[in-house]
Amino acid sequence: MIVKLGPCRLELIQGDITQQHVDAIVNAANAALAGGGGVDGAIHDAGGASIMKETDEKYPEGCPTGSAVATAAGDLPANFVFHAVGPIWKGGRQGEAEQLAMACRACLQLAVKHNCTSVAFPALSAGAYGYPIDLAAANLVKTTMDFVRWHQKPSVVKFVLFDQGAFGAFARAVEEVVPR
Ligand code: AR6
Repeated sequence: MIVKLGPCRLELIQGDITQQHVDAIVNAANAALAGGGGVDGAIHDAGGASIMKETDEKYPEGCPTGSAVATAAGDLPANFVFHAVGPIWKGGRQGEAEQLAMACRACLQLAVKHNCTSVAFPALSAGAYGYPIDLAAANLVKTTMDFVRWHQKPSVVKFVLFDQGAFGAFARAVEEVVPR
């Protein structure tokens, strides 16, 4: 699914984020930048040890929830990995929505800063962190659209969804948020 947003476009793809040929791949990291399962495990497995070495050296304090930091992408078919820390879902009244939007915006800002024309996002927080997929999808799509409308960059934002359920949630979010 492709949506034109002025000079930019938003794409929804079902697949594995580590296979995406883009300028930057967003990792669903934790605040300690300690590695883990899901997207984080797949990125470190496919990208190689240099990524963790760089996060350990450059960001020994980790990365607070709602923010993101950049490294090179090792063996991945990208130039950068943006390690974003989404919130752990605690029922929705603990600032989770704003933290998720902040993590998303932080990655889009890093994309602009590093002149990335294309960036691939996973469904941040919607796996191990338990954020309901429909709410995560609506939040990430709206945050991205608002950013792209304002900045007219990055040229391509892909949401790479692992399964059909996540793809469906993002497709519904796009239908709701994008004016036709
Ligand atoms: N490509 C695309 N999407 C994927 C992939 C993949 N290779 N693998 C999983 N997903 P998660 P979170 C989907 O758990 O909720 C880690 O241990 C998955 O189905 O990766 O932000 C970190 O170290 C789900 O829809 O991220 C943190 O501790 C979505 O990606 C914690 O998990 C996000 O799931 C972060 O949890």
